[in-house]
Formats: sequence, structure tokens, C-alpha cells
Amino acid sequence: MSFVIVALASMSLAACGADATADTTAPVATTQPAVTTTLPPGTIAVTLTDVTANSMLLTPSAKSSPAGTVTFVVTNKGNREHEFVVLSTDLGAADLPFDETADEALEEGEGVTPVDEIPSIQAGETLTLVVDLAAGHYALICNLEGHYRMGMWSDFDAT
Ligand SMILES: [Cu+2]
Repeated sequence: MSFVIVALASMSLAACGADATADTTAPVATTQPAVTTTLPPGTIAVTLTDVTANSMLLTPSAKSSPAGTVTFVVTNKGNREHEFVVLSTDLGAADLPFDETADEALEEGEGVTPVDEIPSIQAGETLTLVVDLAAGHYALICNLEGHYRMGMWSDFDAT
């Protein structure tokens, strides 16, 4: 009787060991690429970078989304503070009215209407902004002093 129990126990241990090995190898290979490419509908991942002081970028995972609720998941992968501003405008994101003295785009300049913003995103931080976007064109920018001029802008369309 005790022999049978020991035999069963060792069989199930062996089975567990085999399963554990299969579980740790298969999913890692198949799910890892999907993490970066599969976002829920209406969700846009935005990456903020500042490789050098004169090369700052704001890069969305897609440049359009269906009109309605849009969730921007904004990650600051740079080394300094940034912000994330959504502006409604027919102007190109690179062509917003600009204040040379303040070294920033005019968020309420002619042809520009502010929608919403995340005012501060620290290095390494990820923050989310949920907005309701009517169909139209938008500019996504970081407007901390100098950052817009150095390249932190992207066009975006709600379709
Ligand atoms: Cu910035």
C-alpha cells in the first residue's frame, strides 16, 4: 500500500516538473511580441524621449484613432520632466503659433483650442490621460520651455 502511494507521488512530481518546464518556455516566446503591438481599441501609447538636449521626441504608437474615448498612456523614457498636451487644431503640429520669448507654443493661440493635458510626467513615470475626441485633427505636444521647438510634437487624427 505504501509503495503505491510513493509511486503515485513521484509520478505526479515528475508530471508537475514537465508541466512547469513547458509553461515557462512556451508563453514567453509567444506573448512577448504581442505586449508591444496589441493595445485595446482607442488606446494610444505615447513615448517621450530626450536623447540629447536638442533632440526631444513625442512618439505615439498610432497617429489616428476612432473618434470618441481615447486613452493616451504616456511614458517618459527620458531623463528629465515632460508634459503631455492635447490641442485641437487644423494646423500641422509643427506649425502652431509660437511665443519666441517664452520658447513655447501658444496653447490658446489663433486656430488652437486646448483639450486636456498631463501637466507633469517625471522621468520613468507612466501616466494616463482619457479624453473624448470629436472627429478632427489634433496636435500632441510637450510644451515645457524649449521642448516643442526641439521636436516634442506629433499630429493626431480622430476619424
Ligand atoms: Cu518635454
